[in-house]
Amino acid sequence: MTRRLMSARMVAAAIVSLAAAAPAMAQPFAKPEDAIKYRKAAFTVLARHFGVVAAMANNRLPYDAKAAAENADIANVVARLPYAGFVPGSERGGDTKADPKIWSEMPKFNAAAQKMQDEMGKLAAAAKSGNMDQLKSAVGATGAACKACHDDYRMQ
Ligand code: ASC
Repeated sequence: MTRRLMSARMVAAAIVSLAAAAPAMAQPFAKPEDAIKYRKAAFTVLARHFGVVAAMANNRLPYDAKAAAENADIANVVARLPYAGFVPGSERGGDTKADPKIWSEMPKFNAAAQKMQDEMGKLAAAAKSGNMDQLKSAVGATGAACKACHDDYRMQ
């Protein structure tokens, strides 16, 4: 094998490992509608998995510690996803209730997003503990973080 070929391989390997390490949102969206669809889909999945945990904490579903922990783990990961869809220019261009003020006060919006993600992390830990009181309290705090952002940034 020549020196040249070896180094081409090393470059290829480096590119592959860089791509694997890149954040999930590295690819831009082709059009605003795609970004809007993406963030709504992520919120739909998030609501589903958080909803299962909340329903158990509120006795609307039978408590199953393993299912609660699994759903809370999924919610905790999915909570990181929607915000990649709030790209500049996606204030409109699709079916969205996102308030345009999100884009004029992005630091405040990001702080609200971070708060929800932090609470979702604590929810996953609480669900793992198997302690119902901890779970109830974490569901309350997480739901409050969801609601705070809806009150400020989701239009009716
Ligand atoms: C949910 C869900 C939300 C939040 C919010 C809390 O289960 O889908 O968006 O809780 O309603 O107020």
